[in-house]
Amino acid sequence: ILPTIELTLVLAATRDMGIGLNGGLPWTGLKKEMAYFARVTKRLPDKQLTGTKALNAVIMGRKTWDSIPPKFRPLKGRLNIVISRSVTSIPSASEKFESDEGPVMASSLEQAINYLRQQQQREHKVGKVFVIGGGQIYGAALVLPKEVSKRILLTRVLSPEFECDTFFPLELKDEAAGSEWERKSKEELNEFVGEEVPEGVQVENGTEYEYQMWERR
Ligand code: FOL
Repeated sequence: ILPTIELTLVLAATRDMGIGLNGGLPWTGLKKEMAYFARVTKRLPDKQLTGTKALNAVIMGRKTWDSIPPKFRPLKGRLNIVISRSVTSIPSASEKFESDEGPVMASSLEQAINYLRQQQQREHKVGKVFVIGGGQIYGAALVLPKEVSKRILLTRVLSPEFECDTFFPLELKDEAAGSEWERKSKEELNEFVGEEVPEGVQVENGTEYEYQMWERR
């Protein structure tokens, strides 16, 4: 029986869950927030992986890949998996991984997960697995069983209001009765990301935002 791959969705979104505009992010200049994204997606889990050539994985859609500045991609220190419907085969499990960052192409989120499962069965250690967008890929992740799509690391952009043309396809509301998603405590966020995350409203270049973690009940 194969170990389940747990996905963590990572995103920054406005109050209306806006995540993108014109193929990029709706805002510029959130440097500390982007540094948080980079640290959190790179940092390996504590258990077992030390001393091995392990990497976390970042799964993204082709449009998100295109939106990353060429000098930053593949995102360094992470296995990059890019989903595109025009990809017809995935690399066989025997192809070299060598703690290299990819990108590895896959034609669906399911294929990307299958690839990571094959890597785990071999000696290649895969740490945490993050889904980093965009809207279509988040949507595909959110319809997977809750044992797979477990957690959302949300940076909630509070103000100002930014124009957006792409949205995260789920509302996350603090008080929603019977909602299957619940906001976790600061301690639980710190534990998962492996660092002390600043609490409360952060301000960067006049933009206010807050670091949050949500999990499925
Ligand atoms: N999640 C969060 N919290 N913030 C984001 O900005 C974000 N962005 C995406 C997905 N999840 C997110 C998708 N867009 C880079 C650029 C765009 C992007 C994701 C990553 C990027 O260039 N990242 C570099 C950091 C470069 C730098 O230090 O400025 C990396 O190494 O991660």
